[in-house]
Amino acid sequence: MNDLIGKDGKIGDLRDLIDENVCRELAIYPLPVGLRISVVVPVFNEKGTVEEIVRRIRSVPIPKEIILIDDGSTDGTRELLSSMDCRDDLKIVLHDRNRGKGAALRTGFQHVAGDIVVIQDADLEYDPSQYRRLIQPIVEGVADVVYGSRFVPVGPHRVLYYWHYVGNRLLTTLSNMFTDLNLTDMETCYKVFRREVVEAIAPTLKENQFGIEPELTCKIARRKYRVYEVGVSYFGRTYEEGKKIGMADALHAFWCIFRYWLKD
Ligand SMILES: Nc1nc2c(ncn2[C@@H]2O[C@H](COP(=O)(O)OP(=O)(O)O)[C@@H](O)[C@H]2O)c(=O)[nH]1
Ligand SMILES: [Mg+2]
Repeated sequence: MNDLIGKDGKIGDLRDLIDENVCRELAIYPLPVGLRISVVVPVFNEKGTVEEIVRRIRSVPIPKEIILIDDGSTDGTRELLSSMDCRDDLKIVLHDRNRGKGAALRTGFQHVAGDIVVIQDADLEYDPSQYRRLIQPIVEGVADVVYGSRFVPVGPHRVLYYWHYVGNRLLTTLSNMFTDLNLTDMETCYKVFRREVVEAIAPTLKENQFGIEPELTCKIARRKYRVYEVGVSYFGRTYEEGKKIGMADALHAFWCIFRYWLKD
């Protein structure tokens, strides 16, 4: 099915065979001519996955630029990056020391030039094959922002940490109470924006660590952007496999929900 995607003639053939609405349901739709996405990839100590994530992003058949921010890695990621094939599609920005995911995203946002901005973590928990569905509400003109939710059932989900799940739901519920958005997954890595949204919000961002997730959410809600969710599959990893987010990050996220509700 994949090689049908992006070739209008073939999509036309497919639309003749099955209904156009069914095609849209399957995220089979023609991309606007000239559309380009910017994929922002924060990276900290991901030497086991960074090459593979770049390969997977590149293999998505949507025109794109990749902006990879190395956030002061010390595990050999940096050496890997310097040996990477940097074609025109890949820009690598280096932080001289570790500053956190929020800081890495804020650096990345300064470099985006595409029409749609996609955040992509550098581990392999979220699969770039989902971009086409993630950008669809923006391409169709109904959304300014799309969150990829791990809790809207679609595709495979690794069964892992129960208390992590409870923490996620609590954070999302509390965030929703303040923002009045009915999100199901505020903490998802997959946040997708029209570039204009990033340009409006990025100069106001303050969080350096994982507090960036509630901060972004609060600022989107306050500005009344049109937010959509689409279900995504999730290939979670264990702490032994390199997961890093922990209890302190969750507590800080609680604080950020209050803080950015009180003051932009
Ligand atoms: N934990 C952590 N991740 C960072 C940092 N800077 C950038 N990142 C990247 O941010 C993304 C999310 O981090 P990760 O540990 O996967 O978070 P988790 O999967 O939610 O536990 C990954 O791509 C990291 O490489 C940092 O200082 N700490
Ligand atoms: Mg992760």
